[in-house]
Amino acid sequence: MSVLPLEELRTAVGAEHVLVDAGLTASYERDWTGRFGARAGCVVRPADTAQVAEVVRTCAAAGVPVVVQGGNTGLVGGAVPAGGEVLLSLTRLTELGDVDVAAGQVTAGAGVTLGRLQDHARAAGLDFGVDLAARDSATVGGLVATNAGGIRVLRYGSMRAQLLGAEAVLADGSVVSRMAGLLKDGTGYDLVSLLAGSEGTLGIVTQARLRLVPRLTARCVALLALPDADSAIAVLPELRRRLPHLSAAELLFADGLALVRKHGHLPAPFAEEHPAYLLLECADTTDPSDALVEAVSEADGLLDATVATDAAGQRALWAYREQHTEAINAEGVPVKLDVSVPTGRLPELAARLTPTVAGVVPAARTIVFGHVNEGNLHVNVLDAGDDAERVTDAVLRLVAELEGSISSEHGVGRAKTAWLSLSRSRTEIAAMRAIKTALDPQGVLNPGVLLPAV
Ligand code: 2HG
Ligand code: ZN
Repeated sequence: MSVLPLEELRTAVGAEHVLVDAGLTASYERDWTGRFGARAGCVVRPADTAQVAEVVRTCAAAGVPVVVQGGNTGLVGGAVPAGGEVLLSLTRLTELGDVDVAAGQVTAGAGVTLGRLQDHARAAGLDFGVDLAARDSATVGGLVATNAGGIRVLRYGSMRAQLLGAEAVLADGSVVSRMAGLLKDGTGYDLVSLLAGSEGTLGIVTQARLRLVPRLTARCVALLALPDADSAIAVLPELRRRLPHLSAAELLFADGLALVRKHGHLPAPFAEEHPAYLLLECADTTDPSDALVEAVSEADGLLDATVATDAAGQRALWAYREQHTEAINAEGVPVKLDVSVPTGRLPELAARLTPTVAGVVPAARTIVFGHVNEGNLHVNVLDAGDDAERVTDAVLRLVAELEGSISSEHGVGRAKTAWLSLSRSRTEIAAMRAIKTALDPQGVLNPGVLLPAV
């Protein structure tokens, strides 16, 4: 690898924002799961778009690759070094513009956390359409780069659907800026949309112009107990039809709930344990409780149900779902897979996942949960030992057989590049590579992420 241009980087961002000592760089170098990471050449913390551009120009001139990082909540090794790169952290880009209430839009810097963005929108009587458990650490730049989904996709779509504009630094240090928030714009290729889900490989998003949604303060949450995944999947279409204000539908199982209860010291939701659970949330301007209670009471095949109409009760029910990731990690470093299939294939996926993993590592524990409306299951495999690759291969081949995606909402990162061809045709991968080469011919931005290195 080429020599690090440390002096130029210090000039670009200020010496105190170029970190070299292992004690200072360590928290940036390992991902949240503990599975991915390596030493960076250094960590650079620019303050604004101009400084990001200067850092990228400097690295491009020196032939040193750049890895881009937001809140470091990624789960696929896409934002941590492979070894020796300049790690560009965007956490200082925290500018948050006034909410444009008339347009229902706001401009947010890449380093703004999702939680802060939500609070800011709510203070103006609006809300942000994406929500997920890592809200207090995940940042706007990373959410755009991975086209994050989360728990409200059913109602508002993924991050790409909220993105009305972006400013981004390209691999040669030039800046593209489309921040007017136009709702209609038919002037050619949609570069902003292309940046969503590009995982930092085409450009570094420094600001985003985001769509806001109405703030819905009347909420009701229900936890339904069911005999199996099939019945949980089967009740959803009727609930969706009857509940136009449905904003979340999350699936969990007894083993995941047991782990969450153990690590969070939480009480049981029901007197008895049940095999499967569906967590539903309705949100509206007027109280949706009656409609939700009625729909739930008439749903087929329920073993039990509980409804929370107050905020504390709702938080308690959500904790059973949202604490899965932390509870699993407390047991060990899992093999994390994030897959989706067409809705009609979801029962088959749910039925075959655990036997598929057991066929590779009989002693492994397979914890499944996810966003049922989108056919998106999170598969966390504990105790896979040295067989992480074989487990990944078996599960992702099953998903491909069911015409699914090997990465639904976490991105491809470094973890899944070897399996990209299971979800993308040769022609598509060639087109993606052509775009990458056109925008980043030197391979400066996040090499080895998303597209396999050649
Ligand atoms: C969630 O839905 C996140 O909570 C994390 O996407 C999933 O930990 C996981 O596997
Ligand atoms: Zn998720």
